[in-house]
Amino acid sequence: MKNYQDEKQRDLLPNKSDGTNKFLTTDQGLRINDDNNSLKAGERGPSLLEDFILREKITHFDHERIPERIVHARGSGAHGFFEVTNPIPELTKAGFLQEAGLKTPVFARFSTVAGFRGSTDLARDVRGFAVKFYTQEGNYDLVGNNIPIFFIQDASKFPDLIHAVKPEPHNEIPQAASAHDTFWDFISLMPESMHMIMWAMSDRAIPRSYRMMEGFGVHTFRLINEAGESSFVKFHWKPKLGTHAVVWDEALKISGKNSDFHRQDLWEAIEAGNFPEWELGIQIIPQEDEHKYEFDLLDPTKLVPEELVPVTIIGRMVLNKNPDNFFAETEQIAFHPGHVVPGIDFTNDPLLQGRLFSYTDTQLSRLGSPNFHEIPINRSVAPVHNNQRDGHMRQEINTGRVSYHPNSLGGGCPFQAKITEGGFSSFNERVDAHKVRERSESFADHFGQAKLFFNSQTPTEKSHIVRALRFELGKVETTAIRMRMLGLLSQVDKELAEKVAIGLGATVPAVLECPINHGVSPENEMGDQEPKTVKSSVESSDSLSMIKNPTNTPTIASRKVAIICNDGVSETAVMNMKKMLLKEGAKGCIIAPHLGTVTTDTDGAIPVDFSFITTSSVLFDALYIPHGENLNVLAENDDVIEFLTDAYKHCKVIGADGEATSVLNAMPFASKISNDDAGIVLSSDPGSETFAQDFMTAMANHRIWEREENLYN
Ligand code: HDD
Repeated sequence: MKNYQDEKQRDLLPNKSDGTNKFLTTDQGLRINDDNNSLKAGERGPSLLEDFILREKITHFDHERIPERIVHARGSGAHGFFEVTNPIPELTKAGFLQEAGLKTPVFARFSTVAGFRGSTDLARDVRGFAVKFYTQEGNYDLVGNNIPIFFIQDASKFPDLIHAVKPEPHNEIPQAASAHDTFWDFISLMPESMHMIMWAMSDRAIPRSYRMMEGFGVHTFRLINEAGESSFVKFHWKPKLGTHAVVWDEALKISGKNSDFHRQDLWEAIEAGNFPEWELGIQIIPQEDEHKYEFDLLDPTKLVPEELVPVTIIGRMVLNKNPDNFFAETEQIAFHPGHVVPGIDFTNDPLLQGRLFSYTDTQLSRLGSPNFHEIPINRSVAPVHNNQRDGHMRQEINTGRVSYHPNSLGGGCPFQAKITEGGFSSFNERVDAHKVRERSESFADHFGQAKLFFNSQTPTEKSHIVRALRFELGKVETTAIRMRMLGLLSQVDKELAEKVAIGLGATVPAVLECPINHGVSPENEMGDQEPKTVKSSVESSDSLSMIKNPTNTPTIASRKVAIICNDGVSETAVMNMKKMLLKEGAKGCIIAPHLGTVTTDTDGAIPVDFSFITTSSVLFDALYIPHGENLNVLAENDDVIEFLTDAYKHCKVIGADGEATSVLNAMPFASKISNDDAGIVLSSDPGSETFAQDFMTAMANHRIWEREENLYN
């Protein structure tokens, strides 16, 4: 099979333009002589309608915006490749999964769900994780999220869910936030969302970076092999850098300091050559095991615990090229779970079935034409021949007189492909049933896996969930909604509900008050399908926790350290730390009271990256104060106090050597620092490599979560 070496293939596509050394022209190619003045009757006179150049320019400008995505409007993407490491021909005939080393170009787009296109990256929200594989058999889209399950079981509730979470319609407030009445009103009446709520209230919803998120295909899909045999499959992306989050207070502050935080992080990592990488894993469930588990594989509110079905790694994805143009690529890319290739097929998951309708429909409204597949970023590298014709903005010039099948005038072309020639044919599933609007009894467990998720969390993670719920429900104004939520939470975990209740100044209701039950038809209202709890056969799963997550191996690669300096700083200390960080793939940035340079103790000058006013502790992973002169000035500087206090509060590693420890001792939190705090790295041997090494070792574990016991207890 031919190897499509990443982006080169796609660079051959037409429509790339770069204006360097070219004349300015109109859209018709006419060279423009004056782009600064409109055509007027006299230099102080009225503008003339005749000015076709002005009219063309302004008309184009007036139409520059297209409707943003109704969900996942805010996002960021990159090009790269997918490489097979462990081919699976026994499971699927998909060409791009057949040979070790085979590379397929991809474009990945990460997103938040609820916010508008200009909203903050750090909202508490699910993250979209969508990958388009440009395979030789056509485009394959894996359109997933960073959470392996979903809020609802049936696509018919999706518009309701999104209406509830979006800004409230009367005043369009709040932006990119679930902490408001309509969202929790809906959730409090939808017990099936409780598993997802546990994830959304966990730190999964505030990732440190797109590069540090897992991704999931969510639904159970099918793999089909050459013999036409089907296996059920769940897709997993496992990040090379581990799965990490920020803390909520930090997220709120980042939103103010740099609302492009994730976007910029992805862009800068790729520009710096720190190419983000994920392994693609699959969980395979043989066809005959369809009914083996205590949950239904078709229910998108359930995951398959890795303890029951381990994840097998089959390949890796590397993102190695930023888009040339955000609008042309990231904004215009059109994903669709229905873009599949032979060897990959759907199940009857009712959420997936609804999605199969929605995505083409949304592209029609967003991109404005059924020809959206002709936009360069959406074009298949496999040749496209069919009898679809015309429509807005058609690019293809179809030659000949035949646009129908069957035909004889065109020699019968284009002709259908036999299955052996790569023709797609759907899995031959037998369906023999009554037409009903009902939900399967096997979907009725709404709490079993919510409990599994909660029980799998470390005490730190549990306390983050409690605090998130106190925040979210604390913003809800309607008491009855809060009370219904406390009732539902008590079904997941009594202690969780009680802790949240303390924050709300309420008590957990004794009776579950949740009148809506979607499993029944109207004739049978409040019938036999009460939401129930099926005990999970797995009690706790490390892969569900971010802190215990098996994807995490200690590393500081691509992390950022703030080096707080003032004139008189030790040059050796700064340069040593910067050098050591660089060796491990991390970056030290000089932060000082002013831009320009700081003079060093040896009369050298070190360029300053940021002044206190242009940055903030929340934009860094760790903080270092080198020794030097003028430390007392730093200790009294309000900006430094804020920098250090935030770093301490957000459980970051703080290093100080020599007399620089005096700055730490002057901080308001100094009395709280525990002797066992592994994140306070001090040295009496200023600027030594051992000190830098100790600092980096502490940093490699992301955060010092134990510190929170000091902070919040
Ligand atoms: Fe969706 C976009 C993921 C349920 C309807 N969805 C969209 C994107 C992602 C997902 C990652 C952004 C793609 C991009 O970057 O352009 N959606 C999911 C997942 C779901 C899910 C993982 C549940 C498992 N979605 C879902 C349902 C429906 C939709 C049930 C409708 C019935 N989703 C859409 C959409 C979007 C979309 C309205 C908006 C923009 C777009 O499609 O291209 O059609």
